[in-house]
Amino acid sequence: MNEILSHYALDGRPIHWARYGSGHINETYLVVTTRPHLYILQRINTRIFPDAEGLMRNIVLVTEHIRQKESDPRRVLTLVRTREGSWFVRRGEEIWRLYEFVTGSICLDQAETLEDFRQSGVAFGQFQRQLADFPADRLTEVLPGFHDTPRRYENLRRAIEADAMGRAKTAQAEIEGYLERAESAGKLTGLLEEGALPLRVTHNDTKLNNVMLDEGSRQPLCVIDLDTVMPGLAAYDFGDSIRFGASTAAEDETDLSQVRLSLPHFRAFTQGFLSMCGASLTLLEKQTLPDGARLMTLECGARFLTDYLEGDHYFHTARPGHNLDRARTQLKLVREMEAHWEEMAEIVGEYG
Ligand code: ADP
Ligand code: GN1
Ligand code: MG
Repeated sequence: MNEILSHYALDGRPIHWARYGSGHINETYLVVTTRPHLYILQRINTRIFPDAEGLMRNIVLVTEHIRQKESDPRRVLTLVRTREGSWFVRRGEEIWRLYEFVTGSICLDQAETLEDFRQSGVAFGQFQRQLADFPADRLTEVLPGFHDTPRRYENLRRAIEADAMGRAKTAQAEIEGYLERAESAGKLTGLLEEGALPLRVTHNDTKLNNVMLDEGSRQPLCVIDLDTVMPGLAAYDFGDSIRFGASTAAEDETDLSQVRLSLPHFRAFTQGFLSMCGASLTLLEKQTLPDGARLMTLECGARFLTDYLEGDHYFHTARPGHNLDRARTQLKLVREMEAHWEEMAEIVGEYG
């Protein structure tokens, strides 16, 4: 660790470092110096992100763009350059980077109140607005086709046909549930191809624990975890937040009667999100936000089901059938969204 830190002209001498946070992708360390000054040191997961240089270029472009609009340093994630002027340190296959620690902030794994969830909507809406004038095609597509839902469906069909683990017979109802919705999977990608929806800069991992809130006011400071920032649709970021945060149960709940769509959470997030970026979205973008919620849930569930059928290679599992459980909750949530479609559209209309 000292060797990596020696590449940086730190404010003080590093005296302590330890694993930090609850992220699932990168290896994150909190570094404390003699000043004392806090930093976040991360090793990028290059198995998931092979194009780490493209990824780092994206982060530099996006944070520099936001910095031009924000005078408060806590309101944008700040990368620290090495003594040689580079944005990262390469050590063999490993790539490390250093951030300024966002001081006086908290980060929540779950919303404790509706207000916390509304504030995460404010944070991601603000991110969308700050980048509305950034040409999305300058960004590298770090994970190509990440939200290409029809392509995710092709993968699912291949997994069903191959049935490599002989598990298809244990997931008949789920396979049917997903396949009967295949036709709707291309709605957003179709509108993008027609040119009806604009390509935006999207975050693509819009969970609450990727937002730093001020510890006193609990108002958002900045959005972090910018590894998956890519060109995409506004509805993807909105939708993934709803998928994860407006469900009444965990993603892997086994009692499906617990899994419902919370309309109060849907309303709170929508209000926060649109209060920040409503003015920079087109009417069709706003009208398709409920499609984003449904399609991000359908797509994520299809990915879980694919992984279950293929032998759990992608998502970490903690028990047999874990990915099938996840595929079931997502399908239940999709059904909930379909049952509450009119209400979702009305809520979006109220704040749009
Ligand atoms: P992962 O991709 O593994 O989720 P993150 O970049 O989200 O990695 O970092 C993991 C955790 O580390 C975050 O949830 C947050 O608690 C903390 N963290 C990351 N960056 C900062 C920062 N600049 N300031 C303060 N805490 C941070
Ligand atoms: C993965 O690891 P985590 O939770 O940040 C996945 C997301 C899924 C999510 C489902 C790079 O994110 O796309 O929505 O699991 N990230 C990647 O929990 O595949
Ligand atoms: Mg994270």
